[in-house]
Formats: sequence, C-alpha cells, structure tokens
Amino acid sequence: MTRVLQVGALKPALAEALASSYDALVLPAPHEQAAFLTEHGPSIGVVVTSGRFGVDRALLDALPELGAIVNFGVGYDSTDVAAAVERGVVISNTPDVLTDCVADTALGLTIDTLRGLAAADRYVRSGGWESGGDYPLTRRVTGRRVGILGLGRIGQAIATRFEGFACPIGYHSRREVPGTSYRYHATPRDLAAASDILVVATSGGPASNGLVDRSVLEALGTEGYLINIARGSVVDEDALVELLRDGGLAGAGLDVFAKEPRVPEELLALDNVVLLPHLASGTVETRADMTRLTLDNLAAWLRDGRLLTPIPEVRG
Ligand code: 8YV
Repeated sequence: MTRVLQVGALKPALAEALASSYDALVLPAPHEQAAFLTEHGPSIGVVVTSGRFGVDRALLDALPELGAIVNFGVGYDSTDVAAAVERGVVISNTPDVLTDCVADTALGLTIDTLRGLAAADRYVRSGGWESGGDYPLTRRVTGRRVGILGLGRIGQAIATRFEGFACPIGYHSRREVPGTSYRYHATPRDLAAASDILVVATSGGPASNGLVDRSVLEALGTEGYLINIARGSVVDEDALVELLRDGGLAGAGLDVFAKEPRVPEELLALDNVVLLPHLASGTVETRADMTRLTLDNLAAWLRDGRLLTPIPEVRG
C-alpha cells in the first residue's frame, strides 16, 4: 500500500486531515530518522510538506518508491527540485490561492515602512505623544517609482495595487513579460537605480539566490526602500543590515529573512525597518484555501496519479 509521509510540523488542520483520512506517518526528529526510514522508507509513495521544511537529496535517497511531493505553499525552494526531477518525482504547490493576501501584505508593508505606522503606534503606547509632541514627518507613498523584481502572479497583483497609488511601475524578470505596459529593466541593478521602492516578489531557490546583492541595494540608494515578501535568500542580508544601519538605504519592510525565525539583532534596534514574522499568506481564508488545495493535490495523486497544480519544472 502507498503510504503518506508528513515532513515537518504542518498547520494543525492539514496535519489532522493527513492523520485521520490517510493514516499518514510523520517523519520523526533527526536522531530517530535513520531507524524510521529503514523501517518505513520503502513503503512511502507520497510526501506532504511545506516551504519551511521540504525534501532534500538525502531524504529522497531514503524513499525509493516516492512518486510525488505535495507542498503546502507557493514556494518550494526548501525541496531539492533537481534531485526530485532526476528521480522522476513530481511536485505540486499551492499557487493563486494566496496571491491576493501576499500582495495585500506587500502594500501594507510598504505603507508602514514609508509612513512609520507601527513605529508611531509604539510612540503613542509608550507615552511619547504626550511627553514629546507630534511624531516626526514620514515619506509619501503616492506617486513613488515602484520596481517589481519578479513579475509573476504575485508581482502582477502587487503592481496592480500600486497603480491605485499612481505609482509608475517598472520590473525585472528572467524574461520580458508580453502584454504589460510596465517598463522592463534588463538587470535587477538597472531596476533598483530607476526605483524609489524595490519590491522583491521573485520565487526562491538556486536561480534567485543573492539576486539582490550589495550593488543592487546601493543602486536603490540612500532615498530608496526595499520591500521583501518573497524569500530572505534572494537578498544579501548582511549588506542590507549594514546599509540600513549606515544610511545607505532609507528603509526596509521585511516579511522574510535568511534564517527564519532568526532576525538579525541589529535590525531590531532600527526604526526605519518594519519586521514581520513571515505572515503574508496568513489569513484564515487563504490558509483554508491552501490547505484545501494541498489535500486536493494529494487526493488526485492517490486516485489517478495526477497532480492538480504541478510546479513548472515537472509539467509534462
Ligand atoms: C507559507 C509561503 O506560509 O507560500 C509560501 O511560499 O512562504 C507562505 O505562504 C509557507 O510556505 C508555509 O510554510
């Protein structure tokens, strides 16, 4: 019988469904994994995991009968896709259902970063308003030049929202996107140089690792803001922290970090950054939709060997 293996601590609703409907096994803590995989590895036909955990090459080696990896989340950079493809293992993710909430978060984060809403809230709560008077002036959002790095589904949804703020929009993607009126820039650096606000919306993984390096951040400049709702791995975090601290950038709004849930200590002391705990898709409605799509992919795979939303790398 094909068994289902849960890899990582998934959201309660998903983990409960896997246990009750599929009698899924759960990959134990690292020190117990060798014995567990020797006993159960050959019976596992499908893994359910999330962007936070994923399946690496060593785990793939221990699962010789694995046919599919069903990933909760649109990002699957924690899975070794090349190793899975080599073995003919297919992968699904949960695109589309989270696009709006992630784009909403990008806008909220941008407004908060430029207007200092969370910092001003802290000012009121700490009694600063009564003792120190008016809050310092902040920066205008409307009309700012916005650069979108990665004009995929989420990038497009973010751009559409910024249109409502009369922002001129440019973008960089691996390829020029046909049919868009937004201005294409050939490199991330060119895009940053032409933007006041650079929004990182590209997918994670080997192709985008370190794409926003020091030179890109420097091109964004002392009046520039970085917003990241994608993956921490896309940005050189050390350079980012240094530039934010030394005035090389005006500010940053970050929902993602290089080593989550660890946030660089130095950022905690800065008021020109807004720090969120990777919550962009975290609404009741979207998480329910992501859970449903994950379970629908699993059911489709087990029923007829077909995934509903396979990732581009494994589409036939
Ligand atoms: C999820 C995300 O919270 O979809 C993604 O890629 O980053 C988030 O929506 C995360 O993947 C769950 O672990």
